[in-house]
Amino acid sequence: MAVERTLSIIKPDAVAKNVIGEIIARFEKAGLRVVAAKMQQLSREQAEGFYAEHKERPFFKDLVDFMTSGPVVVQVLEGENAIVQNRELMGATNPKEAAPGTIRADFAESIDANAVHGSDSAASAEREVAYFFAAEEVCARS
Ligand code: IDP
Repeated sequence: MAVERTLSIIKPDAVAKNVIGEIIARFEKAGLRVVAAKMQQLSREQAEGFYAEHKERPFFKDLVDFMTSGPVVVQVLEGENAIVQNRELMGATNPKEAAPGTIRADFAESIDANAVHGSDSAASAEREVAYFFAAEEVCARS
């Protein structure tokens, strides 16, 4: 399997709950490595650009409101099969449907406030990593 990179965001609800460390521990225990990380307050423009593919969806304004409601932790995770592995660790978008033991099942409240984001494909991962990090900010570990 190929070593991949994927973008992870610990969303404002999880930051507010003070579970940043517990979430990162799950990535590390699964063999993923943090190769870039920063905490930041997203502007509306940044959140809208990041979620541009959802612009026409009815929940877009709520999503942007939520993602700008407090600081987030943005990370690049690296590892074997990192994109799918991260999605499996996260669980389903709606925490009520997320498998037991997943991050969203354990830490998320609702489909809006669902604790984490993870890139859903290689193309998304490439775009999303570049959206938040310059090449020299990503520290190769493999
Ligand atoms: P994902 O985060 O699991 O990849 P996406 O379908 O890409 O899910 O949606 C992006 C984000 O938009 C979700 O994480 C969630 O916060 C929000 N979202 C998705 N669908 C809904 C919905 O039906 N109502 C409210 N928010 C939604």
